[in-house]
Amino acid sequence: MAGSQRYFRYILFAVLALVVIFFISASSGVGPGQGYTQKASDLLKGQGSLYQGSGSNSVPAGGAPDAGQDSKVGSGSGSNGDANPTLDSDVKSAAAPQHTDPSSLPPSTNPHDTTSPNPNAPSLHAGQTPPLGQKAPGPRMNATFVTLARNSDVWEISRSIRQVEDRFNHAYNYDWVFLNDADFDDTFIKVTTALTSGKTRYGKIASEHWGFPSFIDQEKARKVREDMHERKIIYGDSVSYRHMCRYESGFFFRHPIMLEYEWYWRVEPSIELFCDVSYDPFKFMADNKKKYSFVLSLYEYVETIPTLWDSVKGFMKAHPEHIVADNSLAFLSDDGGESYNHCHFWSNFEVGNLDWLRSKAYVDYFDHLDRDGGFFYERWGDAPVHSIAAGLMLKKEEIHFFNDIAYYHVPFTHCPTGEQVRLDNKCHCNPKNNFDWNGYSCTKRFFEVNKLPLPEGYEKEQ
Ligand SMILES: Nc1nc2c(ncn2[C@@H]2O[C@H](COP(=O)(O)OP(=O)(O)O)[C@@H](O)[C@H]2O)c(=O)[nH]1
Ligand SMILES: *[C@@H]1O[C@H](CO)[C@@H](O)[C@H](O)[C@H]1NC(C)=O
Ligand SMILES: [Mg+2]
Repeated sequence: MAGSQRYFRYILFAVLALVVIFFISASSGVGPGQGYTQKASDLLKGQGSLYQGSGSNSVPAGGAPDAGQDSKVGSGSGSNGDANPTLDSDVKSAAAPQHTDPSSLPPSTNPHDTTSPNPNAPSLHAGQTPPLGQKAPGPRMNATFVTLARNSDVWEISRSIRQVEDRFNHAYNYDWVFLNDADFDDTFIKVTTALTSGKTRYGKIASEHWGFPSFIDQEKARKVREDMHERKIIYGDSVSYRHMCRYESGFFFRHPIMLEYEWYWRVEPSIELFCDVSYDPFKFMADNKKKYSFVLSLYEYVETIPTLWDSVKGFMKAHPEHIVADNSLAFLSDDGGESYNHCHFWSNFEVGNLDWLRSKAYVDYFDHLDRDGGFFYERWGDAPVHSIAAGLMLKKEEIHFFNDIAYYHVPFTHCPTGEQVRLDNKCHCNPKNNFDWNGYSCTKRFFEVNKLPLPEGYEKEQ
């Protein structure tokens, strides 16, 4: 009896010791220089719950999911596009599901007559999202959602689609374009078609848009990846991540399917939308002459873009005609353009104008950057590339900050500032998680550069 009790105590001690070791290693893993601490986002990941959204996939201390994903991406499909020389041939269209004709639905009751415990708020305005199953009145824009994804992303993109549909698109039924460097499989097509209320379209990326350009020195690029791997730079050793960043920087808007649209809304796997979007953001952009928009901004991890600004300066010199007078240079630089302050709009969310991206100005800009090789000799991200373009080649007032679109992509949350906005739009984000007024965000700078008054309630929510 006593023997087995002692035995039990040993086991208990062993388990406790393991737990203690686990916690020590988990917390030291995010110390500077030890883990994935290379960009502001990674620094903040280590700070645990403060910057977690409500997502079930919130990053635990140490950023383990990224590390795992990184190695998966790294060993991935970098140059497999060459296997299929047919360009974008494999464009599939799935039939749009049948929709109930709104006129066949029972007449909607006046919200003010209802005894429902959840009547529409007194501040109800005309743009309130119609109930599920009913379509928003008015015109539709020439617009689509666009998602770059792998087949393995199917369940994570499904979560994103479900939220975008529930919060907005069920009432608007915009198309959804899916792009991939490989063929989409039946599961991906079936599941995403079932979840979307608009037409879904599936495009394969041309091999010359997803691979090394001929002028890239493969050996030099390989050494860079080895070096970045040693330095534990996130995605530093990944070939496919670089192809992805280059594709999002220079090609997605030129895909044959995308040529059919004027506006896009980019959606990534595993994002969340916390509020109803009770009006059409595409129409808002068009009506207000906006070309590019964002919900989150932050400082880029310097190690991934050491010479990006040099390349940008080269472009400005070669193409002064593309630099717009009333631009947002002050958002990007603190010294009149001498150096980059690393501020960028986080491009995993974007609502933007495709014709602008297809303009000579933007394409000249992309070609110039591409020639300098930093997509492969460094690890330039599409976020700073898009942001710098918007900052220099759009007028200040053509860039829009959507305070009312509440958004999460690991590890940051944009929860709208201002209680009334959150109540009106039925938001379920915790305002404490809002990143906008955090020191690592560049959003306050955006307001300053544009001489915009800070949103109401800002002081209380810092
Ligand atoms: N088809 C394809 N899509 C990719 C690949 N790598 C990343 N993506 C997509 O590109 C976007 C950005 O990738 P993600 O892993 O979310 O990068 P992060 O947000 O920077 O951590 C997502 O929409 C991914 O689904 C790839 O190798 N092939
Ligand atoms: C939508 O926009 C594209 C790109 O600007 C254009 O080619 C196309 O004709 C437009 N379609 C409609 C229906 O207006
Ligand atoms: Mg992502």
